[in-house]
Amino acid sequence: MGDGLLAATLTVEYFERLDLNHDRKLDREEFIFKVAPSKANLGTMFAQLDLDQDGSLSFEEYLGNLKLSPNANEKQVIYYETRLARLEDAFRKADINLNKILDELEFRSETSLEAIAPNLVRMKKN
Ligand SMILES: [Ca+2]
Ligand SMILES: [Ca+2]
Repeated sequence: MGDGLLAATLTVEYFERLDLNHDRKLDREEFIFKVAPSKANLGTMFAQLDLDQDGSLSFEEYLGNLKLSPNANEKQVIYYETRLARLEDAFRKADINLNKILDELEFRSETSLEAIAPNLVRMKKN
């Protein structure tokens, strides 16, 4: 039971909504942040992001695998920078006790989830 099973259930319409940078490919970053949180529970997602398993997320961990590849084109650079700015802002706001890390409670706050898993927040509101 991995990402493969989940991906297989995606419809074309869903895929297109998830394909944020419209390159017709769903990269792992988009997949993790858009699909997984609405299906899997947040505890699992938190654990996946918490690479050193210290029970909190550093900013680097919060970004997950959002990275700019050295040969990225202009569109990918814009996408990356937009995502980065968004997550940076969310991280700062979600870090209520200002210790530069997110514990699980902070991670589950709406501010944090809105940036990292907007689908989930929308679902909750409806
Ligand atoms: Ca950590
Ligand atoms: Ca904190």
